[in-house]
Amino acid sequence: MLLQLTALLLYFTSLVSGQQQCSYVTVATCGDDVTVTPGNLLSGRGEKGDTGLPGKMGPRGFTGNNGAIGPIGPKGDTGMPGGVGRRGETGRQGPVGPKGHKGEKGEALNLEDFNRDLNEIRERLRDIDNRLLPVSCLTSSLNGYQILSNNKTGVCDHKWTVFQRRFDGSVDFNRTWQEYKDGFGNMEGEFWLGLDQIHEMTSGQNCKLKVKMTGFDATTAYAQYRKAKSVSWATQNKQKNTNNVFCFRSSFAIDDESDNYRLHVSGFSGTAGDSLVYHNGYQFTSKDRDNDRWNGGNCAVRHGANGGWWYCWCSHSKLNAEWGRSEGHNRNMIWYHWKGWNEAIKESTMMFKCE
Ligand SMILES: [Ca+2]
Repeated sequence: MLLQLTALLLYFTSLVSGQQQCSYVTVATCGDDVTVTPGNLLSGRGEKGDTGLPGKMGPRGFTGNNGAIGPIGPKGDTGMPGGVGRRGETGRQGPVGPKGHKGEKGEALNLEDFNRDLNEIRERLRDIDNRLLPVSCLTSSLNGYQILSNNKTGVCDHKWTVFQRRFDGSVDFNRTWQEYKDGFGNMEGEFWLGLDQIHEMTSGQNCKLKVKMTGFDATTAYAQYRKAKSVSWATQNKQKNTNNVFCFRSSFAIDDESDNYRLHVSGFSGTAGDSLVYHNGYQFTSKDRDNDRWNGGNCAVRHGANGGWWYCWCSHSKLNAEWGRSEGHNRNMIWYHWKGWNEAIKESTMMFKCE
C-alpha cells in the first residue's frame, strides 16, 4: 500500500510539472496485480477485473485406512458317505409260537362223494401198480405166481413164463375150447395159462420153449426148443417160402385164434427126445373143436380124455391128457420118445422165455 501511494504521489507530481504526453501509467504492483488506468484515476472507480487463473493443485492426500473384513463365504458341499460297517451277529432263535386255534366242526360225511374219491384213488393206484409191474417173467426178479402188466398174470420160474403145470391131478384138464382159450386151474398149483395169452406173449418175439417132466418112477427129463444157430436167416426164409416149412425167428410161438392157435416149434435139444416136432405146424384141437388131421374122429377124445393139444394124426405127446398112471396104450400124459406109449408122465411143466 505504501508503494501504491508512492506511485500516486509521483503521478500527481508529473502532472503538476507539465508532463502530460502519456495517456496512462503502469502502476507498479506490490504483490497483487493491479491495473491502474489514468481514466479511473481521473473519473472514479473502474470496472472489476477478470477472475484470476486457478492456483496450482494441492498435494496428494494421505492413503486411506484398510477396508473392513468381508462377510463369511458359502458352506462347502457334503462329503462322500463312509464304508459299510461289519455284519452283526446272528440273533438267537425265537420262542415257540402260540398254539393254533381250535378247528371248526366237521361236516357230515357224504358217502357218495367219499366213494367217488375212493374209487378215483383206487384207479390211480392201479395205474401206478400197472406201471411198476413187470411186462413178463423176463423182467421179473420173482419166482412163482405174479401179476404182470397189461392185465396179464404169469407164473415165473427163473425168467421163464410157465404156461402149463401138472403134478397131482388136482385140476381137470378135460376142458372146452373156450377154457383152453382163456386159461383155467390154480396158478399156485396146476393150471393152463390160456392160448390167447400164450399167443400175445410169444407173438413177434424170439422165444424158446422148455418142457420139464418127471415120471412116476421119479426120473426126470427135459426137452428144449430154441433157434438152431447153424440155420441162417436166409435159409429159414427160403424154407418158409418154398417148402411150406414154418421157420420163424422164434423157435416157439402160436398163432392167434383165427388160425386156431397153430403151433410153431423147432430147434430141439434135451434128454427127453423130440416128441413135439411131430405137432409142429398144426392147429389146436379140443374135445369140442376138431382141427386135427385124423378123419376118423377127434384126437382129443381118441384114447380117453386127452385134453386140448396140437394134434395131427394123432400125437407123439399129449401133456394135457387125463392125469394118472397109465393103464394101457397111449393113455394119460404121454411123451413117446421118453417113456413110450404105455408109461405115463407124472409131472410136467411147460414154459417159454422170450428175449
Ligand atoms: Ca379129426
